[in-house]
Amino acid sequence: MGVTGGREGHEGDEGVFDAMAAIPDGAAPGDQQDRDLDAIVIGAGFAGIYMVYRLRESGFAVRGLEAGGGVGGTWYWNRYPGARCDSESMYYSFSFLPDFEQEWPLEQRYPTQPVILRYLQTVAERLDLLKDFRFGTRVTSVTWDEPAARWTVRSAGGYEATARFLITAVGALSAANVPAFPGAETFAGEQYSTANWPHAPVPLAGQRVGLIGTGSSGVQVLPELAKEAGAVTVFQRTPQFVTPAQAGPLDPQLVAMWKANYREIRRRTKFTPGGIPIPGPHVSAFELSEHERRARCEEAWRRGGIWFLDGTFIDAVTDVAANTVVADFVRSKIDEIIDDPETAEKLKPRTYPWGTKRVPIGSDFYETFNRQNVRLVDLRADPIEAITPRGIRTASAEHELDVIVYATGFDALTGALTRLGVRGRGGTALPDAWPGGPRTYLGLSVPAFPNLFTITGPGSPGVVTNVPAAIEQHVEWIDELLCFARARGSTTIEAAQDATTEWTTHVQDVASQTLYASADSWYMGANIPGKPRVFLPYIGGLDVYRRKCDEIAAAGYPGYAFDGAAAPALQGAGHGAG
Ligand code: N01
Repeated sequence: MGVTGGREGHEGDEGVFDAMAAIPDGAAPGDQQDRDLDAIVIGAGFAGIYMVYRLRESGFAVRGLEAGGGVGGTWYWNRYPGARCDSESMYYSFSFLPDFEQEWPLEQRYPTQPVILRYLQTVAERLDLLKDFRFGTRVTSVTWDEPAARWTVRSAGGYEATARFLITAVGALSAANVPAFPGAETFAGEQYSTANWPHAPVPLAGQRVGLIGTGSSGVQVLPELAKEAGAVTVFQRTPQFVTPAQAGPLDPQLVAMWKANYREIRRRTKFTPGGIPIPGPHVSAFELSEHERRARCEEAWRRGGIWFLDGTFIDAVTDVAANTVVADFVRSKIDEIIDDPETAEKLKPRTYPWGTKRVPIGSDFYETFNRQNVRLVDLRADPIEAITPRGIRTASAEHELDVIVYATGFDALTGALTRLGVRGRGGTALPDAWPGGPRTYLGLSVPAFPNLFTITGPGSPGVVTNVPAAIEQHVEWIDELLCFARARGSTTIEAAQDATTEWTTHVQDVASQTLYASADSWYMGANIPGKPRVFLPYIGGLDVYRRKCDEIAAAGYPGYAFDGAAAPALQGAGHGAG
């Protein structure tokens, strides 16, 4: 059987059961055609919701298009048991709704998927945005019409619209990657992807479940699967440095204090590298004695989550020796937690520096391997050969299963964009414009694709920050740029080649000052066979990025051409890389 889920199949997603086909495209509100739009926004997650709202409030005729049956984006699709956000509740929300942030209850340290989905639904209703979206509409083609200087957008179900501007709000981690294991279609049981989890509860009681993948999704789903299933076999390709979330209810006094100071905290958030205003480490591993280093790691581990990721040493991801201190500490924790030394050994990462693959934040992940009903298969020693009708066959054995869960990640940052079927000037397809990896100006614009803006696109800091914070910056900046173009009567806005080269080079230069490039990670595109190996997000910091974008706006948008003419070089900003 194919992989069952709640998502419409993408082109090229053969075998993915298309439960969304049950929502006939065109049955969604709105006509089959929209001809007079100023802007189309694709996606209804945090980014799409805010972008549609901003443009509508700025007086643009805007339509949001969304493949799903409602708002939520990532949180609409990733409804697997245990799904929750790694950012803490008080940060993981919009900052532009001061009244609503006072009302919205903050109960758990980390918001769960149902809570975030309800939050986004409530925001969309409050802002009266549902009427501005067309749901059940999967965009399959986006074409630049040169004579009209407009985008034409078509959906799988025959909807067609044109607009002056097109803004993608499709998420950086939304194009699911389900590897094509030979024989997968012969499996007699059920197959699910965490990125595409069914809306109805999945019956797991007493079932023999195989879990492939131990990234953030696998780390979150495993403890929940193990509680319910008869047995779980975890198929691990690369061990991870999992950080404890230290999840739990929020102290009401902390929440009250937080809400009293929310405005000031939001203001500070805008000028932090990661979109979360916690103090950085400010100390090198080498300024401390061995005892002090250990104590520092212990304290950061006790606090958990981001406090461990950002709380050890200032050189933890730039210096190999400092990195090894943190890596050794996590390996020692694995030894402490895991009862069986052989399992502990298999779970210890040894092939890449700590932090250079996105660090999963988990609750009872390592502890779950002490359960009698959980087994670990090390795919490096014992690779998957095929999926059979009865289960998964590795080099050493056939593992009999009733259910297979794929937690195998995403075609990050570029996948959701290239799957839209975007063609720019001269009919150039977006993947053809990026043969050596994505090239963008500020992560927002691509030469030869005028009037197209990509929220949290490649070259943006989005995925290495508290994502809503980056989204708000992008949305506000794009809205201001469109207002600027309207005020000067411009029809097209297009990124210049030289500014794009400069920004793209800068993105790689900043990454090369760290250890990130040494890991096979989705940051590097290494999880997708054939994908060019470049660092995809911008890790110079959201604060630095914001300042750069502000400078560019203040200088009249150098790096862009308006109606084919370069923006006048006002004093101030350079072309992007700073
Ligand atoms: O995906 P991943 P994810 N055979 O790519 C394995 C965000 N997120 O969905 O490491 C066998 O991290 C792969 O192995 P390897 C977050 O940014 C956030 O878990 O490539 N195994 C790996 O173990 C996160 O980083 C939240 O060797 C295969 C796993 O599948 C990002 O999304 C929650 C394989 C994929 O891990 C992606 O996380 C969830 C194959 N052919 C996700 N192919 C929160 O905020 C892949 N794997 C909480």
